[in-house]
Amino acid sequence: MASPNFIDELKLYVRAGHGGAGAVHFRREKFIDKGGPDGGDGGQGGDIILKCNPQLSTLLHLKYHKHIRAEDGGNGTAACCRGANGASKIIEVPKGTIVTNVDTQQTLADVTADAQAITLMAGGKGGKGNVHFKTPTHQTPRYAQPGIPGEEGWIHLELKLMAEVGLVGFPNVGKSTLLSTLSAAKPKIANYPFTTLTPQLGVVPYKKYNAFVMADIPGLIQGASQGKGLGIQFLKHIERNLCLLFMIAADSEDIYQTYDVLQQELKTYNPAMLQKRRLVVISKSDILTAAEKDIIRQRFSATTCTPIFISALTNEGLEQLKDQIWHLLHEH
Ligand SMILES: Nc1nc2c(ncn2[C@@H]2O[C@H](COP(=O)(O)OP(=O)(O)OP(=O)(O)O)[C@@H](O)[C@H]2O)c(=O)[nH]1
Ligand SMILES: [Mg+2]
Repeated sequence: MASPNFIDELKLYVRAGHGGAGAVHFRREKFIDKGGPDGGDGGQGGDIILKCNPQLSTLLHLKYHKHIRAEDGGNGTAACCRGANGASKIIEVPKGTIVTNVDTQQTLADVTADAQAITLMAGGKGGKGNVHFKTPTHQTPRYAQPGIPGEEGWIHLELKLMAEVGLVGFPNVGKSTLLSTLSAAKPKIANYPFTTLTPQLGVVPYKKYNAFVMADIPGLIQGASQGKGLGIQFLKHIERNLCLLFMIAADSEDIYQTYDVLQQELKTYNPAMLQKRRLVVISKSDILTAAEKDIIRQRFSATTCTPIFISALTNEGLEQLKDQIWHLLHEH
């Protein structure tokens, strides 16, 4: 069903590097009698670091790398030489990725900022070499510390896309058309339901220097929250949107009932979805007469929402829509 190129959930086994062992060694040189201990320390194991890459929008690149290991620290050597530190491993993830520890269910990271880097698993410390253990009464210590093992475990990565505005609506109402009109995104548009199979993001420029991110998800149908259609798989991608745009096509059988169904589906999925700021948009308004628009306005007058009539064909209402979205995003 959904595109295999969009992965928004997977499990990885990650292992930070072990610390290197400290060395047991004694200085041996010609003409130097009983040179004393000179075993060096082990190096530090590499960390597993999670880093945000804002260019990414899926976890696909990690699908075939189930086990990720950072380098172990090198062992200490003679002449008090310290082992090399192990190289850390950086896992790049898209903005909006949430990482949990599979065993403890503890959230390890929530990547919400562009330049965020988090140490998921710390590398082990290197052990001390025998040079540290000589004392006035014990001048030939024949032991050194082993390195400490690095942290390891299964982690669960889940992507919940971060957009300011989410588009919700039945299939074929013109969600992708709107995204492609307002932003540089090029989603597939066609006159049949479920054209969009994976969430799409677009940056909508506003006035001269402003912009906001809009997310287009596959269309919802009645029963989506129970798993019908593609609905539930993608509802999580609008969970973190600041505001929702309920899009209803002007050619829908009953516009108000459609609005009700959309609200019900979101509520069943997660009641908090209805707490979000929202706009109601009637798409394909080019097919409506002024009288028909008045009737629709009247039906919505019982709610707190005044519908905005838009058309991607005639550009009707698009500027007003952007103004309202901007206002909604910045009203608090
Ligand atoms: N007349 C008219 N047709 C439109 C308008 N916007 C979109 N359409 C048409 O509606 C059809 C569906 O458009 P899409 O943008 O693919 O709809 P969608 O909501 O993304 O559909 P799914 O991805 O299947 O959920 C296309 O044939 C568009 O040309 C509009 O403003 N006016
Ligand atoms: Mg679409």
